Amino acid sequence: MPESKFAEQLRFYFIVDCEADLSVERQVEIALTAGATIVQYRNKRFSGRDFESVEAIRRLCAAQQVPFIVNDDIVLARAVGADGIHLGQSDEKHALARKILGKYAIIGASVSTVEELEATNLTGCDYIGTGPVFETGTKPDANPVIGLSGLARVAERSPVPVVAIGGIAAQNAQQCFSAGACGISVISAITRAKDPEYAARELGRACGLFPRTLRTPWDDEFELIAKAIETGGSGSEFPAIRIPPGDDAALFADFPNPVFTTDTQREGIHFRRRWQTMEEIGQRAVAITFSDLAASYAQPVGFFVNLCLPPETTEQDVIDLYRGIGRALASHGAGLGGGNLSSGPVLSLDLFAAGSGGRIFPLRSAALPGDGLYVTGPIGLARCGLECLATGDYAYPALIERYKLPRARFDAARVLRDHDVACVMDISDGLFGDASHIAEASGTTVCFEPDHFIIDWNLEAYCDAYGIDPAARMISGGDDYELLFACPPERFEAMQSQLPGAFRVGSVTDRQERSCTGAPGGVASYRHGKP
Ligand code: TZP
Ligand code: MG
Repeated sequence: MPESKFAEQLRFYFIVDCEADLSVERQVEIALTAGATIVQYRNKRFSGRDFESVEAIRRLCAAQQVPFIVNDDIVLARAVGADGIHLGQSDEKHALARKILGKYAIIGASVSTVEELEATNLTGCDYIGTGPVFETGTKPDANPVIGLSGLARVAERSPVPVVAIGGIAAQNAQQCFSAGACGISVISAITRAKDPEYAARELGRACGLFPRTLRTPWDDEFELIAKAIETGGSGSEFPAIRIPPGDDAALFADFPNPVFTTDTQREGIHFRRRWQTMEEIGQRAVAITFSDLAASYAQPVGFFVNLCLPPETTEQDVIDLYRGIGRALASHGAGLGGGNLSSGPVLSLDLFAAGSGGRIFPLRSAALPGDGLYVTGPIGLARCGLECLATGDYAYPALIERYKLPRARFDAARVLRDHDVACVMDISDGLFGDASHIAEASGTTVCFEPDHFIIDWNLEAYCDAYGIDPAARMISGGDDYELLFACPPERFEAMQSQLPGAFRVGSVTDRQERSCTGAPGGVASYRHGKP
């Protein structure tokens, strides 16, 4: 990039403030809206928990084609895919940063005075940050104030563009440019302002920049909705949906015992895009929403989805997502009834499904003392699959598949319904959590019987390798979407041949002190998306 073009990118250099009340994502949105030309993530107390917000900021910047710089931490810069790094005086890591981040990375260094400038090897350095030009409360260990004259001296001698920093706001920005700075760097003038949007706008204006409208992931919402619906299946081929999406609402044909359910899937909590394709996310969203219909003995009829899309989402992403939704709906003979799109900070899906219920509606409260507690198939696998994705261990594809693409057990539900099983639910929160729901609702206690558990061999292999007790994992792992049901043992025996893979996990007794007993020590409820 020609130097002058690069210097333009330094004009309005916003640095996040992790100590401010405003979230760093919001700070970046405000700065970008005001025209910020470059953004730096600076967090002296960074921990792994912050990684997702760093990723979110990188995405916000990428959508506006604004370079994203990480302060100090080369490994973090590399991990998040930052466009560059800013290193302090004492760091002397420029060569290492170049090696790790590659030849196109932007590398900046802090240089306060002419003496420092002369003592610093700026080979491979693209710009310097110079200051504090004015008093600042933001960096307690800052060097003495250098003033506009100090800035001018450094700017005059620097072989690379200079960004002024320290105590800069809209009122003194122009003075910094006049002193030779290519850009101004600000923290508190925005993050601690009474009205951050206003302060950022004024700074943008002082830099001679225009505010920008943050780009949405699509150019034309209606066109995208039309394309998405076309990909997802218009619903018109499904007799239950008489007027499919396209009008203000969908008109459904009369269908018996309408059952409705809803679910939410949020990136970072329920799924992660780096682990799953958009198509898989769409397919999974349908499966887990329909799983609640299966657990209610309802046959799926219609599906609705409201999407919230972060700025970097492409039209192709949306279409791929709908392709996954369409594929899953078609496999269940259900259609898309409608939905909506909006932009937002993270990808999330609000899901709604309509189904036609059977002659009985199973309840969590219908477990009786003396019943056995059963599951329709292997459990604990999805949580192991989630761990595999998190750690990058791809030696257990069946476990990963289970997490990514669970199936709603309509086949098993039909058998249970035909045998009048009155207490059913799907296992999304894990056996421990979901059995507790049954015990609480039915005023009983569930006693786990790990000796009866059938351990899936994929699970066994994984647990062997990682030194995990498979029974504990089966009790605590969620997201398997098998059905959990209670019924008299004779009834289970009568239908067992039609339920290959089903097995007993416990018994239901009169209410005791605790809702669940018999779990191995240390077993806890499942937390979605947390391996
Ligand atoms: N380096 C020199 S001064 C400073 C840094 C990081 C703080 C700038 O913050 P503010 O709030 O814009 O004065
Ligand atoms: Mg459920």
